[in-house]
Amino acid sequence: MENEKKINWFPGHMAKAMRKTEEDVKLCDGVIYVLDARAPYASVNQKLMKIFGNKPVVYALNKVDAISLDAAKKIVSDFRSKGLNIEPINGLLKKDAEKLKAACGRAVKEKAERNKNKGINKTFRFMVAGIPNTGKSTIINTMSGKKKAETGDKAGITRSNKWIRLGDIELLDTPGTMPPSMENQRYAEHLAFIGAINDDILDLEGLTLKLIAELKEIAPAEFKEKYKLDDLTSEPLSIFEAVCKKRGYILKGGDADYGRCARAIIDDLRKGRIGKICFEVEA
Ligand SMILES: Nc1nc2c(ncn2[C@@H]2O[C@H](COP(=O)(O)OP(=O)(O)OP(=O)(O)O)[C@@H](O)[C@H]2O)c(=O)[nH]1
Ligand SMILES: [Mg+2]
Repeated sequence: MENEKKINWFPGHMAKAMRKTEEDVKLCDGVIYVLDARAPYASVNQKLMKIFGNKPVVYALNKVDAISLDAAKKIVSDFRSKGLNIEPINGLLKKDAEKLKAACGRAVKEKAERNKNKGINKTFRFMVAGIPNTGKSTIINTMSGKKKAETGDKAGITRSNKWIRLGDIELLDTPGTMPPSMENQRYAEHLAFIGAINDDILDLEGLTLKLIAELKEIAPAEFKEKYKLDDLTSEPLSIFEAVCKKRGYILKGGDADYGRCARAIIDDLRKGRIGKICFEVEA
């Protein structure tokens, strides 16, 4: 487990994608901004928000199936109390994708009416943006009923902007982008937990210690139950060692295999096997 290193992920392809976003947003009538419900506040990339200017933004609180109903209600009411337009959705469900599409229609309603009065029949264009791995391409596929965009369970699947026509609306799939610098390291950790940051740049053992410390606080019952732990009073490192032993992640000499165990715990979290975990019910 290395010394603390700041989590920052802004490779060249992301800088390029952001420049392309800046150009292409001019062609769009609005933005669907996809948040991961497990870390909705960390999902807001302020750099992207600036780029959107005053285009209407519809927030999709995606992967809502991965958090509790209570947490979802709290987040939605917080966003709405700030005057923001948000729809909680499971991006894999057609009915939820339709709900999001209807919200987009409402966001450009006045413009549509003006067009109608002028006799213009225009297709509305929405950019689908967000940080990596939040489900942007999945939502587009669900809306279209076809696999038009590539998807995958790791960050950085979509590599370039792609227009997808869905009848009366056109969507622009974009590569996920991180803020150029992560000032808030607590948020950066949350994004690392949920798989929005490329694992190759992360110290997964150090990250697992942080995750254990966090789960002790926010989901002690689920965490204890999942790994059959007797109690959670000890330090994260002792708990980590206990999980290694329970799971049989032991090296030849008898030491705990923290590396393998870290991957297993993080995988359990991401696949929802620890429970419905939301790292940010509040900002
Ligand atoms: N549980 C759950 N999983 C989802 C949901 N939406 C998407 N996923 C999964 O999340 C993963 C990422 O989906 P993508 O659509 O590739 O995400 P993306 O935002 O396009 O990712 P990048 O192109 O890498 O930025 C995939 O494994 C999806 O199956 C959802 O609402 N709930
Ligand atoms: Mg994608």
